Amino acid sequence: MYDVRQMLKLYFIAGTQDCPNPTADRIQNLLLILEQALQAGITCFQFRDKGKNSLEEQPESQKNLAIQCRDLCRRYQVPFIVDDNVALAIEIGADGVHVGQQDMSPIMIRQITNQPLIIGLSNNTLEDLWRSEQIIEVDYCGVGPVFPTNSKANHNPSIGLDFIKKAREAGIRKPIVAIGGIKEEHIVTLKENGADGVAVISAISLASDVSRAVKALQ
Ligand code: TZP
Ligand code: MG
Repeated sequence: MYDVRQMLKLYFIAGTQDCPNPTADRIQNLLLILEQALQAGITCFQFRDKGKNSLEEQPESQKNLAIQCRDLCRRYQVPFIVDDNVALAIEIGADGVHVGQQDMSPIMIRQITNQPLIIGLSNNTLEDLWRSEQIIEVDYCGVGPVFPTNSKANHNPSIGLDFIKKAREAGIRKPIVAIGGIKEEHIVTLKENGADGVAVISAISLASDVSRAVKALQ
């Protein structure tokens, strides 16, 4: 349905925890930011609602919000991916699911559902990437964090701008989306180094002008 390399070009990730707002509530703020980002041309959205200030402890509200995000993405024909929560992704008919090395394995995900989910897997080392390269169930590799970031608690060591170049030189062929602390000025280098696209949270969710931020990142 969706072309994976194409959808990785400008991949927006967010949950309520990423969308503080002194006046509107976080849920409405996330929906507003998402709609502005969709209008401005993001190529993928990942619902990643977790940790402090998220709806993690209110699964019904979280599911309702995920459904609203899914519907917004559908309206703009942009793939809707769910982070971690494979059961939620299946239940609400997401286009894909993104998992970490410690989450349900891509092989297991394919075993438990017939839905044609796009499966993304996070990678932090060349060893991770070599393993991902051999797993046919993995449709794309998240690679990062490129830089340290406040958007993810307890993240892995940062890998720097040149890591993806080394991975490509070493023979990694799968679609790659770079993630972690990425700003407008890093994008050309990351793409030259072999990334198919970039995934960002704060560069969009905390932008004073979402539309302008998305256009600059393009
Ligand atoms: N995984 C690795 S870094 C990261 C995730 C989810 C957070 C990226 O957020 P930001 O604000 O774009 O640095
Ligand atoms: Mg995870």
